Amino acid sequence: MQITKIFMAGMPGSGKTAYIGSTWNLIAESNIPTKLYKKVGSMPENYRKLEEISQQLLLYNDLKRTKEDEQIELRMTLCDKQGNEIDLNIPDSAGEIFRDLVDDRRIKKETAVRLRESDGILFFIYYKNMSREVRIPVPVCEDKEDKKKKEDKISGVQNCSGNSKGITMNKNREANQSEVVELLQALLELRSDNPELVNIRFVLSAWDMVEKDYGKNICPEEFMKKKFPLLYQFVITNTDRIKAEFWGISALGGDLNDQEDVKRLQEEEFNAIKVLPPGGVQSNDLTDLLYGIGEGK
Ligand SMILES: Nc1nc2c(ncn2[C@@H]2O[C@H](COP(=O)(O)OP(=O)(O)OP(=O)(O)O)[C@@H](O)[C@H]2O)c(=O)[nH]1
Ligand SMILES: [Mg+2]
Repeated sequence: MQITKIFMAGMPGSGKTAYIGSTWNLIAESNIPTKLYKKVGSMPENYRKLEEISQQLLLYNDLKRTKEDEQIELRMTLCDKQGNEIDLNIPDSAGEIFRDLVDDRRIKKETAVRLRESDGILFFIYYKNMSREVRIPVPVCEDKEDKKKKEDKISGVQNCSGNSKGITMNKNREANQSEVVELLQALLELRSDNPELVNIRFVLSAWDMVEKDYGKNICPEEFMKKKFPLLYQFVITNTDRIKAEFWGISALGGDLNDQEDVKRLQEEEFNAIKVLPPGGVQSNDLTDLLYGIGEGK
């Protein structure tokens, strides 16, 4: 039996849990044809947690952030049309784990081992939760009190809890492009003992939002190039280390905080899901993202 181990990475709020929950619902609840099926009689490990997320999504409630000590794992045996069995092990780690890796070069040993042993990486990016790089403003101070306020702002005192305009964005959901490149570099570094190319599928999540903002004609690679030029440059200049693919995925099909979208989702159900493979045909099959990722290993 072939065992495919997939590592999920992505900064906080990049769409990892939405993908896991929605994939489980698709496999377990829908009549949509998928490339991978649930093997009869096999249930995922950590079923209760997965079911909790899946229920939230079926009720169109937005997801809570995954906690640092919480590991949601989609570990189950799936099979393809030819009857090949694939033992899938996709851990959904909290985005904070990856922020710690970038900020402090800190990672749990077991997470590093999972990364090293994986056959492929799904690297999630949600552009709405990526902030713009900002220059640190030079304050022009009028009086002492003002000066103190501006100094606090620069040191991040006012912004730690997280709003969008600040310079320090530690515990909110936003990450900037340099931090994401840094994360990618750190992951490659952790795998540097392995001379093989690393299969990375860049998942541009919430593709429904991309289409709302940028139109339906843009393809995932073009979007990445336009929106995240630094990250894209890093990827294409490291083809000796990375085998990259760019995917557009709308695991939820719409914005759970937008009443009109929720109404549409209730009508369209699983048909609202969008999967845009690189150069391929759009489908609703979220398992397509997992299919063939470890090929050649
Ligand atoms: N519109 C839309 N929003 C999405 C989609 N997928 C995820 N989101 C939203 O993106 C936000 C983050 O999604 P999560 O799946 O919780 O992200 P995460 O990477 O698990 O975040 P952490 O647990 O904090 O690491 C949530 O508010 C989701 O509703 C999608 O397909 N479409
Ligand atoms: Mg999560």
